[in-house]
Amino acid sequence: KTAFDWRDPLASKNLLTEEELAIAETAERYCQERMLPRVLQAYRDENYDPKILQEMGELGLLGANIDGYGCAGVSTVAGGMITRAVERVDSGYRSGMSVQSSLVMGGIHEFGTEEQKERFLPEMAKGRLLGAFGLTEPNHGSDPGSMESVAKPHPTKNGYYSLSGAKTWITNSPIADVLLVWAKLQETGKIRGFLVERKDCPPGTLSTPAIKDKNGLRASITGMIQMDECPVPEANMFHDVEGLKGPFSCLNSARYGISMGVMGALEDCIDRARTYALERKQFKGNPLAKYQLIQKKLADAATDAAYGTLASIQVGRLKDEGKATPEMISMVKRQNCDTALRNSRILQEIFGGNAVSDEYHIGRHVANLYVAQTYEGQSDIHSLILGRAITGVQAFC
Ligand code: TGC
Ligand code: FAD
Repeated sequence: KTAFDWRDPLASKNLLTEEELAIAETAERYCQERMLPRVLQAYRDENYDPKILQEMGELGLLGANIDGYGCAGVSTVAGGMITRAVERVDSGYRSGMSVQSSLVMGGIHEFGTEEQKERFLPEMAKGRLLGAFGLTEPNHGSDPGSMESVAKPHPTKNGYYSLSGAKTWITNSPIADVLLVWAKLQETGKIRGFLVERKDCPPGTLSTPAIKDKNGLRASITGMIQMDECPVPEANMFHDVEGLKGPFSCLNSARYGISMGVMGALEDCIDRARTYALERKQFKGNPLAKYQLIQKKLADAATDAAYGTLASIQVGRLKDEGKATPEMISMVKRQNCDTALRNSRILQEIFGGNAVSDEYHIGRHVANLYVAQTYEGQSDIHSLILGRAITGVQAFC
């Protein structure tokens, strides 16, 4: 007889291959045994340990969807299982990994020359070379097409561009060795991607100050990228893509990863809220779990987590078959981030005053999930992407 499993209510595991199940298990074991014990202190100290990326690299968890160049070449759904395992511990750890794997390695793999792929991908897969992705600017977040960063032929160095401008809210930027920066070519006004290598930038041309005192995603490191006539060799530009198609293609993979990742964070909230509700007694020695209002909160959250996971698996399968559209990814990114944030905020109520203590973990997830709903396209922006596809009329401006 089949029993109902509240941890996987709609039996999403049945849709996974043996290989995907094995990858999920490896990732979950690493995250629970190695990441979870250090997350509270890291969050308190606002400290990101880059060794985490090396450890993930040793397990083959970085750039895992890429085939070749030292990467595992697993399915999109398997990649989603990795982000789900990591975000079950902390969205900030998933963020560091998403930038490395999807935004930078994914961008190099999709648009880089063979020489760029050979030069960067194997070391990045091991977590020895760290990446950052610079799209957002102080004056242009949801509307990156209006960016002001500019690349022009370098006045004194032949075969080099000179990059000037500022990027902000950039995950990993203070520790990154290679920064994938999007800037407009002065000659054409078109957006191009540049691989800026920190080691090759003369003093004063590149700085990446950290943004401190965040009230979410504190276990991840975030900063700016400030470029002042920074010389970048022409060989480090993406030659085959121009316009927003470049950064947005990278974002398709990362947004997919978030859609599955936030389900991990929500599942952790459900697990912790259920345990707390069974243990905490109020009114005549009854556990909170006995009360109908508490049960409804858990039922709503478990339903949204189960539906969201199934939807992401479907989109992942279509992506591997080449049948996924960006709008499908917008739909699962938006829906799963919104339901994860809404339910985590409601589940937080079950902990009463104790929710305020970080040792219960729920407050950290809530603060993190606000960020997940905001970056890689805030949910309302994804509503407009979907609204445009539904009506044929664009409502951005
Ligand atoms: P629009 O006219 O819609 O498109 C311009 C060109 O881009 C192409 N395109 C896409 N290509 C591939 N995949 C997609 N998802 C694409 N979306 C658009 C499009 O076909 C067109 O190509 P072409 O050849 O015709 O020029 O451009 P728009 O300026 O009207 O865009 C509006 C909008 C709202 C869709 C877009 O700007 C948007 O999505 N804004 C959100 C910004 C965003 O997501 N930023 C993310 C920054 S990176 C980040 O947050 C990392 S956090 C990482 C972490 O820590 O986890
Ligand atoms: P704005 O664009 O100013 O938007 C503010 C609000 O207005 C939002 O609610 C938005 O939905 C709404 N809005 C905007 N335009 C419209 C409209 N036309 N109609 C209706 N509503 C609208 N970026 C990177 O490039 N790389 C990174 O690695 C990265 N990491 C990040 C890490 C963290 C911790 C954070 C917080 C952000 C990160 N970002 C990164 C930036 C992130 O992508 C942006 O914050 C996000 O795209 C929103 O841009 P914004 O903050 O400028 O908000």
